[in-house]
Parts: sequence; C-alpha cells; structure tokens
Amino acid sequence: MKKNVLLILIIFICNITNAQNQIQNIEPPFWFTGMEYQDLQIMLHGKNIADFKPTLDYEGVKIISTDTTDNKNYLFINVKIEKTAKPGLLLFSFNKGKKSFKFSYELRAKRKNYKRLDINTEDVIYLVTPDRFVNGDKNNDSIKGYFQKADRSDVKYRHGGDIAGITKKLDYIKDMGFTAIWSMPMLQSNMPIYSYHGYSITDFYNIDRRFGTNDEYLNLVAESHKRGIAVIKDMVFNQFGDGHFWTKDKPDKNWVHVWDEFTYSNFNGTVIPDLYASNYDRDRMNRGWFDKWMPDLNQENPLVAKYLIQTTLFWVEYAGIDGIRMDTYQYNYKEFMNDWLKIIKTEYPDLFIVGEVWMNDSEIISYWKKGNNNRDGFNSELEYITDFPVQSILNNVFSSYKGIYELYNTVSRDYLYDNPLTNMIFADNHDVTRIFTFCKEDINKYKQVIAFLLTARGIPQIYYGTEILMTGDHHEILRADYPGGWEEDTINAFTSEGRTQLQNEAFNYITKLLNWRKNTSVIHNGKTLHFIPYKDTYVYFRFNDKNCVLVALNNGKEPITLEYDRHSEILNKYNKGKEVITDKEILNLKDITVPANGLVIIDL
Ligand SMILES: [Ca+2]
Ligand SMILES: [Ca+2]
Repeated sequence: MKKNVLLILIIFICNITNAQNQIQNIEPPFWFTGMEYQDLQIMLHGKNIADFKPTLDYEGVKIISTDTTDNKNYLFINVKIEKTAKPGLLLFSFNKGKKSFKFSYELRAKRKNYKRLDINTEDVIYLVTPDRFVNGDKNNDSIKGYFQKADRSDVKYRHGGDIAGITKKLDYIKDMGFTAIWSMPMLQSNMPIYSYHGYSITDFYNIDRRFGTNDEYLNLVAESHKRGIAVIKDMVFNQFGDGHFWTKDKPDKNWVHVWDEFTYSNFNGTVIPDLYASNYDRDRMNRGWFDKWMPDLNQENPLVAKYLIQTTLFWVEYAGIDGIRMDTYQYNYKEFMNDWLKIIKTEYPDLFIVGEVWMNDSEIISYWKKGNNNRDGFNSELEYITDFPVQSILNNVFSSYKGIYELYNTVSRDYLYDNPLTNMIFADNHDVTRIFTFCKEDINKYKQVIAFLLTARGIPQIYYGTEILMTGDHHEILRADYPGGWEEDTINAFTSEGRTQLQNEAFNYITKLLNWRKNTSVIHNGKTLHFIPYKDTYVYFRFNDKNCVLVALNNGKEPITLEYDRHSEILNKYNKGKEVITDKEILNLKDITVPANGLVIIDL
C-alpha cells in the first residue's frame, strides 16, 4: 500500500514537470469527493491545449465531455465524480498525434460531520477592511512580483494590514460581544493601482500574499471557530481585476461583456424589477462595466457560470467558512444567481448567504428577497439581504436632515418582506459615511443609532472602528488604519489607556449592549410593536410570550415623559423593568423619562 502511494507521488512529481511546459493554469486547483455536486469542470490554460485529447482511468470518475472555445489556449474538461469515488490523484493523459503528456489532479475528501456556525439574528457581525485593521505580519507588507508595495502615507496604497492581524484581534472582537466577522475580499488583487480594497480579484483561488496565505486563511477560520465566531467571506461575481491572466489571454470571446467602446453600467437598479424597462437600460445595468479596470463577467456563458459556482463550493469546502456576502448582487444576471444559490444550498443547506443590493427603497429590496411573489414572475432564492433603506434613513435622521418619523416610516414598510428578520441591518459600512461623522460627532446621537441597530429586527453589522468613534465620509478616509494596529503607532486604541475618555464611553456602551443582546432572545426573534413618533421620540417594543423590551429614541431637544395611555396596550402587562445601560430599576412605568437627544432601553 505504502509503495503505491510512493509510486503515485513519483508519477505526480514527474508529471508536474512534464505538464508544466504545457499547462500554465489549472482551476480549480483540486477538488473533493463525496459532494452532491458531481459534474466538475476543470479549466486548463496552456499553449494550444485545446488540440489535446484527455483520457482518464479512475474508479468512479469519468470524463463526460470537453469544451473548447475560440481560444485554443483553453480546454474545459467535464468530469463526473460519482459519490463512491475515493480521494486520490486523477492521472490524466493528453494526446495530440505523437505528442503526449500527463498530469495529476488531486481529489480530497469532503469534510465529514463538519460543524459550521449558524449565522442568524442571534449574531452581530463585525466588518473589517483587512488592509486597514491590524498589521500582524510585517514580512508580507510588500511581496516580490506584486505591483503595489505598502505605503501608509498614501490612502490609496496598501497599508500592510493582514490575516495575521485579524487573527491576533479575535479575542478583542469576541470580548466586545461580536459573534461573526466579515472581511472585505482577501483573494489576490494584484493591480498596478488602488487594489487594497480587494474588489478587483486577479486570482479566484488564492489569498493575496499581502494578506497572507491560503493556510493562514484556513487558520483564521479555525481560530474564529474556537471562539464561537463565524466567518463570512466576501465574494465578487460581477467583475474581476484586469490584472488577471484572463485579460491577456481571454478564455472565450464571450467571457466578459464586450462593448464597441468602454461602457459603464448605468448603476440604476430600478430597471431590473421595472415592468416597463427597456432592453437598452437593462443591458446597460447588467452588461455595463463597474469600472475601466474591472471587466464585467458574462454569467450567461455556461463556462463562466460553472467557473463561478465552483469557486464558491471550493472555498466553502476548503476553508470551512460559515457565510458568504455577495457583492453587487443586482449587477449579475438574476437567473444565474438563483441557479448559484440552489446549487450552493443543496450542498450546504445551513450556509448563510447575504446579497448586497444597494438600493434605498424597501420595495426594490423586497424584489430581491426570497418569498416575494414578484409581478414579473421572478422569485429570488436570496434569503438574506443588506438593508440599505434602514442604513440610509439612519444617516438622514441622525444627521438631522430628516425627522425621526422617517425611521418609523421605513420600519413600517416591513410588510413588504416575507421575513424582515433576514435583513442585515447597519448604519455604515466600507462604502458609506461612518456613523460618528453623520451624527456630526454627537455622542448622544451615535448612541441612539447603536441602540437602534442592536434592538431592531434583523442581523446587525457594525463596521470596525465604530467602537472608537472613527470618522470618515469617503472611501479612503472611512477605511482608515485602526490606531494601534501597527507596531509603530503611537496610540493604541485596543487598550482603554490608549482611548480618549469619549472613545471609552463609546466602547463601553457598545460592549455593554452587544453582550446584553447576545443573551436577550426577544431581540433575536421577538415581534415588533411600534408607535407613530411624538415629540421627536420613536417608541417601539420587541416582545414575545415571555419577554418584552421597550426602546425609546428621543431625537429632540427636550426630555420627554412617555405617554402611558398611548402605550398601555403593551405596558399594562408589566409593572416594572430595568434600564439596560444604567442597570437602574424602573418601578413606575407611568413615569418613564427619556432624556433630550437620548434614549432608554428597558427590559420589562
Ligand atoms: Ca502585513
Ligand atoms: Ca454585470
């Protein structure tokens, strides 16, 4: 038995050298046995590879067909992997007349009894810009062969933050009370300029070396799981970075959307659900490019579709992640996204998948959510969605551009959703003005925003640095370095001594609320009862058969006493409570005062 393994290894090594002359890229780099998904497409890239005919002899694995395109440097082998197939090395032979070569392809076993962490309303997600959070390994700041070197003096350059840094701060994240992390993409994005954000991917199967290695990413998942923290991977299907080898040598003339001259998307999501929309506008939305260096992938090409689906299955299986955040959801073909979701959910029914639909209108958001019977017959398979209507209204209300009535008004549109609890709620993220900035650096308004996020329906997401009142209103500024994340930093906001008094006030406040929320199931799954705001105050209750929490946000300039009669339909079931932030006992529910520009959260 051991001899056989050795022999296979020798053959494997010989073949790699042999195949290296012929094949530059093989994707996916390896695959798995025991999957529901059995029709694997292996993409081979090499000079005139399409002229070769592959054969394979392996029990339980068969070549079904091959696909070629107008580019002879690509060959797609379609392989059927039976459930009974054993892990091992597939030895492919390639022949073209008298020329031949072999190469080995690894089949690993799918994880058995793997415990993925659920992500649901019990969780609060911490969003990180990995280049800007913590530099855990100085040795990977600049990597030979990569375009951009680290330079912290330039906001558009790489700063050196990495996976090692996030891993080092998992306890910090956990102690604050977060139970999930979402990091902006960390796959290779080797672009000459402006690549730190990660959304222009140049290798769908490898972590950017400036963030670390694939092994370090797997380790991040393992270390997170030890602490009960779930990991959400940011994925991008709409586009890739033009530093990818696909740009120099395009796999197929229809691999990306081609225009006679460069054409932007119209960035107008309303045309997708619009029953009257023209093909012209829809085409521009779906087929137009996000930016000049981001070729727009054509997911109507079945080769592209399969390629993308497999990258997902690969990462879920390989890294054991718990969730996916899908970028620019509505810029992809919606039917393709449904196919993708069905396949991924068949393989991993418990996987959390949230789609970014950046629209401020609840009606449009509901179009993209599962269970919404749309007029055009489209029924999205997407369960979780980014709640931009709530984000934009929190910004508008607490920047004092609109009154608090508008927050109530937005929440009152929840009838549009089959299940509002599957909305991911947030007040800012890596793309929009930070909370403390839109609150005009008013800590009392900041506290109301945080209170809303951590008591309203849905799954809250908080952007890194919110806990220390980081500011910023455009991309590079709102993605600033976390102070103390770099060895040379003079301020270390990871410690209470390194924070200002005001930062500690914010930090302690959010820590207290997060840890309270963690054990307060009525916030996770309770119903909502709310009242038309009066005297600039929005009052709502989260309740179930056993528990009830009252939240009152007073955005006005005067303190108010809540009108008992107005709320008596629910308040008359209780006679006392405890204010969550101050721990004060409230013995008279007829005399609840909400401070001016302040709030109360009362556990009844
Ligand atoms: Ca680094
Ligand atoms: Ca597109």
